Amino acid sequence: MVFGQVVIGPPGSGKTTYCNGMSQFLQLIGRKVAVINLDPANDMLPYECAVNIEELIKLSDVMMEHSLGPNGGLVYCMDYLEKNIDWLQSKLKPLLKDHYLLFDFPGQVELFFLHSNAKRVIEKLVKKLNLRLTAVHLIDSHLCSDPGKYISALLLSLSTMLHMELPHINVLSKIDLIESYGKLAFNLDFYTDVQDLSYLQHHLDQDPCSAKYRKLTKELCDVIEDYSLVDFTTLDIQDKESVGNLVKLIDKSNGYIFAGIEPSAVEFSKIAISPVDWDYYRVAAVQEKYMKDDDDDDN
Ligand SMILES: Nc1nc2c(ncn2[C@@H]2O[C@H](COP(=O)(O)OP(=O)(O)OP(=O)(O)O)[C@@H](O)[C@H]2O)c(=O)[nH]1
Ligand SMILES: [Mg+2]
Repeated sequence: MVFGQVVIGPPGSGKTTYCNGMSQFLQLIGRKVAVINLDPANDMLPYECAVNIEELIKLSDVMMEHSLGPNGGLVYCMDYLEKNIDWLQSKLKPLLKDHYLLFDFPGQVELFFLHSNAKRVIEKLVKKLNLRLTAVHLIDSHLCSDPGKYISALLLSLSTMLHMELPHINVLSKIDLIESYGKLAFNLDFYTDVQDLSYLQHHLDQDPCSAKYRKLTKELCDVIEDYSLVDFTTLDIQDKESVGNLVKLIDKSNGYIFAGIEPSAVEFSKIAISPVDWDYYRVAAVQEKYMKDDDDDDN
């Protein structure tokens, strides 16, 4: 059985940074990790990827050949990937023996609640390669600073969960920056627990512009509460405790902790007891130095 994560979320929510930080962290606690880049628009990868969609199809070629913009081009690329799923399977096969997989996807959210290609790619991999994957859905925490944007983030999270049909964890990313967007109207727990959205409606009613949408806002909040599926965990990718807590949640959701109790117990004790010697920016700085040295060698 092979475990892994499907990393999705709106543009700029931190997916690529997450794959980089998460892979470094997991390697330090003893897992063999392979990062699979399925975003054809990712031209500057901070991590070393085991499989890169660019070997199959390039966004720039698609845009030129079919006169498409970047969004249409990405839909085309996902469609092409689905039709060439054998290519991806053959690339993944050598990794299945002992690797933990991290899939870095594009940020076009419509790929994950409107179109079905990306979902079908994942479904086929899960079935044919017997994968146990969790969807990690990143939402930039700055959306909490505006009640309207926060409701949109809740709706997006809900529709993505329903569409993807995978074990799913919603994450408020870049939580280290949350205070820089001004004081939140409520405590952070309010935004992570999604327990009583009537407070949010009341808050929106204070604003004359939003008051005229009162009924619509109420209906949307009712839909979210009726499903009672959405909540969030928080993440600062630079903070090892924050990353460690998320790893524990993901491992529970996809069954990793039940697969081999011994290795996972050792890993968890590493997270819990010993200060894992992990520092996102130190790792990033070392990589930057290597890249610079490579460039110097090329010149
Ligand atoms: N402060 C802070 N910055 C972060 C964090 N995670 C990501 N970032 C920054 O957010 C920006 C966007 O990050 P990316 O990882 O490129 O986001 P993405 O979701 O992959 O973006 P697309 O692939 O374009 O959709 C970068 O400048 C990152 O350095 C975080 O936890 N804290
Ligand atoms: Mg990215």
